[in-house]
Amino acid sequence: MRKLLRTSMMLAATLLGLATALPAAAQFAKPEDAIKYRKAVFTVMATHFGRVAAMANGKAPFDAKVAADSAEIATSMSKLPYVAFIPGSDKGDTRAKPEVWTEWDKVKGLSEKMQDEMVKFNVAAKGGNIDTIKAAAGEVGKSCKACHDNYRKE
Ligand code: ASC
Repeated sequence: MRKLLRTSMMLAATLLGLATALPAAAQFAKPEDAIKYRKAVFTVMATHFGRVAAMANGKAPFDAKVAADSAEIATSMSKLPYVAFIPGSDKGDTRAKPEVWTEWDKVKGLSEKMQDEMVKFNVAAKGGNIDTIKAAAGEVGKSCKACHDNYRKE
C-alpha cells in the first residue's frame, strides 16, 4: 500500500513536470523549426522597430498611426523568440552562438531588459511625440545590441 502510494506520487510528480515542460518544446517538432520560428520573429520585430526608428532618425516621414501600430507589433514579437532557443537548435542555419545555451541566465536577463525597453517604446509611440519616441527607440536599440555583441555571430 505504501509502495503503491509512493509510486503514484512519483507518477504524479513526473506528469506535472511534463505538463510544465511540454508547452514550450511541443511547439517545435525539430530544432530546425525552432530556428525558423525565432528568425521569423526577429525579422518581423526588426522590420517594425526599424520602421519607427527610421522615422525617429528622420529617414522616413513621421506617421503617428504607422509608428503606433509598428511599435505594438514589435512589442508583441519581443515576447516570442525565447522559447525557441531549445536544446539542439544551436546547430543549423543560425547565428546564435553556443554561449546562448551555456549562459542562458545572462541571455534571459538581456531579453527581459529588451522587453522592458520595448514596452516603454510602445508607450512612447502611442504618445506620438517624436522626440520621446526617438529616446525610447535608442534604449531599445542598445538593449538589442547588448545581446548581439556577445551572443550573435559576426
Ligand atoms: C534594429 C535591428 C537590430 C537592432 C540593433 C540595435 O533596428 O534590426 O538588430 O536595431 O541594430 O543596435
